[in-house]
Amino acid sequence: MTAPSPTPVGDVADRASAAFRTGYGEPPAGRWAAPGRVNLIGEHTDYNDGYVLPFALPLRTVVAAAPQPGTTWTVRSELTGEPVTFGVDEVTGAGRVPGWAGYVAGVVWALRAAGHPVPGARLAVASDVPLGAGLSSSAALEAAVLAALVDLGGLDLPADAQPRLAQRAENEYVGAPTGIMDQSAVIRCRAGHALFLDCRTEAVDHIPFDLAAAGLAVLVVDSRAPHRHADGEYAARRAACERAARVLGVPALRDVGVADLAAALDRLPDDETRRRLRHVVTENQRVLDTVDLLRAGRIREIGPLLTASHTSMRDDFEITVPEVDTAVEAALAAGALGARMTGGGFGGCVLALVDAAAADSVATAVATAYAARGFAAPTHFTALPTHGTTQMQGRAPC
Ligand code: GAF
Repeated sequence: MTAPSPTPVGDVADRASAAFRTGYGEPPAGRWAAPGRVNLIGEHTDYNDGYVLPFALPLRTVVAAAPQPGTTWTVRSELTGEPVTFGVDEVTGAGRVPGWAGYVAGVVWALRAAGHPVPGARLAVASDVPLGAGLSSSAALEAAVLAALVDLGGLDLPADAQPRLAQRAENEYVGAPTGIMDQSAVIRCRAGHALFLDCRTEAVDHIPFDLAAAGLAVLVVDSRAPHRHADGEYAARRAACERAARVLGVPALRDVGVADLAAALDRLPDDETRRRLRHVVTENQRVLDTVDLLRAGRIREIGPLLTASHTSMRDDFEITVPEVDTAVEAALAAGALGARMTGGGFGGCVLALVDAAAADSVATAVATAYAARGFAAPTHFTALPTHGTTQMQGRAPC
C-alpha cells in the first residue's frame, strides 16, 4: 500500500479530481501523487552502477483513478483533454502507445511482464512538474500511475521494488535508455532528506538535508535552453561508458576508484573516452564526499563539490550548453556557495546553493546575465526536500 501523504498537495490534486470528473462523469476512487526531483550531485553515474544524491521537489504529478471492468485502460490529461484508451494488444509489445500516454501504457506493460494481474482502470493526470525541464516529469507520471494501479489492484509490489519496474517501462516500452535514479528519487525520497542511492545494490540512506536550519536555500533555475539532440547524446554518453568498462574489464565504471584512475586512463584508446571515464570516477567520489559532509552537518562546505561537478560535466562529459554555463557562472559571481547543472544535460535546470537571504539577488544576477547574452528569460524557484510517491488521504472531492 502506498504511504499516505503527510502534507497537502493542494491545487494540483483538485485539478486531477476535476479532470477525472469531467472526463468520466463521477469522482475517482482515489488519488496518488509523485514529485519531480532535482539531483543534488551524481550525474550520469546511475547507469554506471554508481552513486547519486537526489531529493524530491514539492512539485507533484497527481493521478486520479478508479477501476474499470476488464482489461482496458483509459487515461486523460488536463493538458490534452482527449482520452487515450488501450487494451491488452497495445501492452503486449513495447512502444505500441505513442506520446505521453506511452508512459502510462509502459507501466501497465511492465507490471504485466512481471506477472502482476493489472486491473483495468480509468485515470486522469494533472501536474505541476514542468515538462522538458529535466525535473523528471516522466518518472513522476510513471510513479503516480504505478502507485494507483498497485493500490487499486491490491498488487504485491513493495515501494522499494517499484523503481526498477518503472525504469523498465521507460527503457523498454518508451525506449529511453535511462538509469535508475529518477524513478528511485520520485518513489523513495523522504521529506527533509536527500536520497543517497547506490545504483548497483539499490541500497538507500536518507541523508538529513536541513537547508532552513543552516540558513541556506537551493535555488533551481530553469535554463529554458531548448534540448539539443538530448536523446541521442545521452545514449552516446552511456555507450562510451560501457565501452570504457569493457576495455578496462570491469562490470561497470563504478568499479574504478579515484586511486585507480591514472592507470585506467592510460589503458583507454582515445581522449574522448578518457574524459568520459574521468567524469564518472570523479563524480562518484564527489557524491561520497558530499554525503560525508552532510552527515557531519557541514552543509555549507558542499558548495565547491557542486561547482566541481559542473566543471566536470562541462569539460569532461560535455553535456552542458551555453545557457546553463552562463547560469552557473552568474550564480557563483553573485555569491552562490556552489552551482551546477542538474539532470541529464543539454539544457534543463541549474541548482545553486545559496544563503537563504541571497536567493533573490542570485536569481536576479542570473536573469541579468541571460539578458546580456540574449537568452530567453530563465524562471526559478527555491526547493525544499519533500517526500516520494504517496496516496492522498481522505475522499477525493466530487
Ligand atoms: C536523466 C536520466 F533519466 C537519469 O537516469 C540519469 O542518468 C540522469 O539523466 C543523469 O544523471 O535524468
